[in-house]
Amino acid sequence: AEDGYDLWLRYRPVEAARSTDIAARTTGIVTSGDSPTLAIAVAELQRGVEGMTGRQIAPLSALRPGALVLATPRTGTAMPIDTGRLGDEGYAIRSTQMSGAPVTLIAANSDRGLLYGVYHWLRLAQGGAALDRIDLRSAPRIGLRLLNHWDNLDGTVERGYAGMSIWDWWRLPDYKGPRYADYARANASLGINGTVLNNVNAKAESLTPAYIAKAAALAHVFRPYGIRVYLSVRWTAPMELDGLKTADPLDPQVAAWWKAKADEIYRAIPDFGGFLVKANSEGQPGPQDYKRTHADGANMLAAAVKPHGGIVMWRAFVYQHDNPEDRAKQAYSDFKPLDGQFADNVMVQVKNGAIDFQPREPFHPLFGAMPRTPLMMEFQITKEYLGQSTHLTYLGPLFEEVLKADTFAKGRGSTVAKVIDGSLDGHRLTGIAGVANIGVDRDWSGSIFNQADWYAFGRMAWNPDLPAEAVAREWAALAFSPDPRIVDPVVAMMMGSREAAVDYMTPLGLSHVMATGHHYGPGPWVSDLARPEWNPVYYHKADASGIGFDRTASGSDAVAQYAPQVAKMLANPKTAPERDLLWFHHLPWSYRLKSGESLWDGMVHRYDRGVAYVEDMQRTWDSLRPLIDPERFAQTQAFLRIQRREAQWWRDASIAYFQSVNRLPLPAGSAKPA
Ligand code: GCW
Repeated sequence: AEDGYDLWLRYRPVEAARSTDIAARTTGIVTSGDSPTLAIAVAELQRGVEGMTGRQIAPLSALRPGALVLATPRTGTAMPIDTGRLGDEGYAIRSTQMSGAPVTLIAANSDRGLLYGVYHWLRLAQGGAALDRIDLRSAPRIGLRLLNHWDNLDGTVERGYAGMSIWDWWRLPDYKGPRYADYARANASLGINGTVLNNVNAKAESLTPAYIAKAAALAHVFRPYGIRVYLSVRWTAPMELDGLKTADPLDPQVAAWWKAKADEIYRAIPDFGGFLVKANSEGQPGPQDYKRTHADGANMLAAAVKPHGGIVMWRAFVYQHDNPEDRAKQAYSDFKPLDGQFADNVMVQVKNGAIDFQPREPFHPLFGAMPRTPLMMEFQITKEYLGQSTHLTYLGPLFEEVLKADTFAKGRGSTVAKVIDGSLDGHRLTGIAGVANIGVDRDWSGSIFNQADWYAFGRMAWNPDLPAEAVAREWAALAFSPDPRIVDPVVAMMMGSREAAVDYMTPLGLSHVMATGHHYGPGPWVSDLARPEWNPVYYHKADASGIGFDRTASGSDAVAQYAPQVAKMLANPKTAPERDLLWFHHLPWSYRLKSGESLWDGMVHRYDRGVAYVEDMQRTWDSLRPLIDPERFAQTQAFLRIQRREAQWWRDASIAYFQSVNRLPLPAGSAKPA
């Protein structure tokens, strides 16, 4: 059955001509060496080719025409490929001649590189590409490409919409179910090379010997796939686990506790990646509780893992309930002054925007503002604010928009991608994290289309310049079929889908108008929560005269946190991108948009447009019925129906609320509420 378990690694039978073509390029596999990683690469090729062609391919001891050759310089094979600049993880694939025989050579400097190359070749084979004249090289632009699981030790997943956690803590470490290897395969196929197992809202228990053993068991499964494990830690663990009187990072006993803990972890997991920390944010304890800085805290932990080659990822997602400063400014205010103070194995992990994974946010002002600190990107793959498991809202365009954004930190072209790939400021330690959308659902991600977000994160982490559309095309070809009658309409649906969610949820730069707590559905009217910065009215500031958050000099002046060119452009509503208008400006309802219509009419128009887009997706999907397997067709059809209803809910509720404030009529031609 097509229940989605196989993700993009389906290897379904291909048509006869294609099968012959693949068979001609896979008369056998030539390798040397016998590492577990290499064994996985070979097994994956065998599985893929058998699935697509029905033929079993055997390892060969000598070259033969049509062979697939996997080689590293270390194996001594004379290779017509220079692996010099491929690094540890890169690979090259070439249709070439070796000893007079036409072969396909996959070359790399390590078996991990070969594994990635094998997955690339399988992607080409499944995606319908020509296999007789391949000539490509690929190496990751970002060093650490990690998933962050917000998985709790009790099996629930914070902001998870795909069922319970796939980590079966209860039966670990003794029982390692088959799903772990499937998880590792899927990630390795994208080049994801690390995973933080537990929620950033961490429990101290994750550092007890019992849990370290469980993490070690997972690390053992993941290791040959090139995936390291990391743990989120709770700042007060030394107090909670061992009764220390303080968690002050400058207290020698505290530092000694963490050092001993790190030593203990590395004894169990020699290639342990390091720690992820959420401190002094949303009620989590942290160094500021002891009047120390984030740098004091990060550096103390960094010293503990440093002898083992570990790193610390310190999150910049901080805001305090007793801080009257605009929430969008607080992370920059806290962290910018610390630039240059972090140890060399610390990275600061920054969300893509300054508030919280909204359908659209301008890029976070910290990107480009901390040149002496390696900044890691944190994207959210799980769609907390974008329709959770049911709405079809492909995140590729969101990732692309942020990565391409120009910080102007060192003049034009200082994109966010260049900040995080280290090229702008010359950092060698580089990283990107995605908050996973994975759970025990049969399809892993809560819907077939949500798998595309996991896929896109992995592909764009490897190469942050990959266009979201190209990634969508790849995914659609793998998930369904390379048939253009499927790929073209599916990609068209996907590419506009996130903008449609922006339209029906938060048009023109609105943000954080979701219902309280679960963040599902509209709640722009909410104004009575104890913490002011949790109330939607804090963000939209709508009243009879206008709407929007003034972040210019006359308001919170958050614009001043950006480079001067950017700040100047954002400070003027005429030059700020219209898509971010109400993020930066409070404007009268009658303000003229570029289209000539009033702000209010333009808002209503966008709500309507978002709903209409979902209707278009429904029509497109319905037309694909003859081409898609019944199970996945039905799921998507049902989910689109939910999305249509809820887009209308968003539109109607938002318009009704804002009308209660501004008393304005609907523009002519706007749809009537359902
Ligand atoms: O997005 C918000 C979520 C919280 C989350 C927090 C964070 C893990 O609503 O559930 O907590 O951000 O990123 O720390």
